[in-house]
Amino acid sequence: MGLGTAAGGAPYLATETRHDEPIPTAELEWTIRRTANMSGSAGAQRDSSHPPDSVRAEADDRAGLQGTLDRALQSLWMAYQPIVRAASGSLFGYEALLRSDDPALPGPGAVLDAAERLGRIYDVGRAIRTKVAGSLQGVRPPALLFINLHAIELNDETLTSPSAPLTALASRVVLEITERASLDVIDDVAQRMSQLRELGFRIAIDDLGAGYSGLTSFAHLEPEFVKLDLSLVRDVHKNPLKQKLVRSMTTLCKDMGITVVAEGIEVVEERDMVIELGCDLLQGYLLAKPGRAFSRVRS
Ligand code: G
Ligand code: MN
Repeated sequence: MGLGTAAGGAPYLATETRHDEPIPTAELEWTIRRTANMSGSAGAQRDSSHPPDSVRAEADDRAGLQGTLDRALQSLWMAYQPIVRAASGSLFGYEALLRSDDPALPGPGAVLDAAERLGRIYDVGRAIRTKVAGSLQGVRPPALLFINLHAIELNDETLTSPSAPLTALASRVVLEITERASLDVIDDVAQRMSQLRELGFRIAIDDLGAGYSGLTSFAHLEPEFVKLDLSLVRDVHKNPLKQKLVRSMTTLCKDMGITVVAEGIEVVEERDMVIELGCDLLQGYLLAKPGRAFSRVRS
């Protein structure tokens, strides 16, 4: 992988507690009860000067998790999985995938869950972008790098900041926004999209077919790429309904000038079927597993 970037040294890796952190439920409930008790009966005030054990336990837990997440952020690394052209099998780009070997937060799901609980998704995204920027020299142009973005990160100002590590490299980067999350959390989607595009970033809708937003994300994001979720790809050669869905997506996307990526291809039959159904780009264990290095693609 060759990622020598010291995560702790990067200016975007602020690890201090954020001001907009959600307050843990038990703490909040206790504070409300305590405030209410101030004007309540003497009996109700009896135990209000100290938080109960459950509140202290949750606060300790949270402090511990902060430290654990800080440690995981220092040691996280990125795996890279090739994306290839359906027509020729040649390399089109790589998807960067978060990896964590920290025993307390093993795997990307654990890191993201902890970050969500602590209101620190921005810290994780910034760490990822710093890592990816440091490794982009290993990707020979015109190959592109696809990076997953949590929808909430569209609100992060550093995503478009001129001094952010990825900004100068934006034309080599595709930002994947998952269809699983709602875009309602974004203050002004259209304005953020145009800022990103001005810098040269391209946009992909990720996991299409797995979420709830349907096709509204097409209108909001106007993506250059659509990535079909692996649930649509799995056994597609055996399932006429999946074939119809994939065919209608590729027809629609062709009409709109959008490139379609089929994700999670594991067997030859799935690969051959998605090619027949009009997918432009292919990704999955059959082609290449994610790895530390920018691996070559089997022909
Ligand atoms: O949500 P997103 O599409 O970014 O998730 C990609 C995930 O899918 C990664 O964790 C990656 O390791 C995994 N992945 C990549 N190729 C395959 C595959 O062929 N099969 C399965 N089951 N998972 C895959
Ligand atoms: Mn993805």
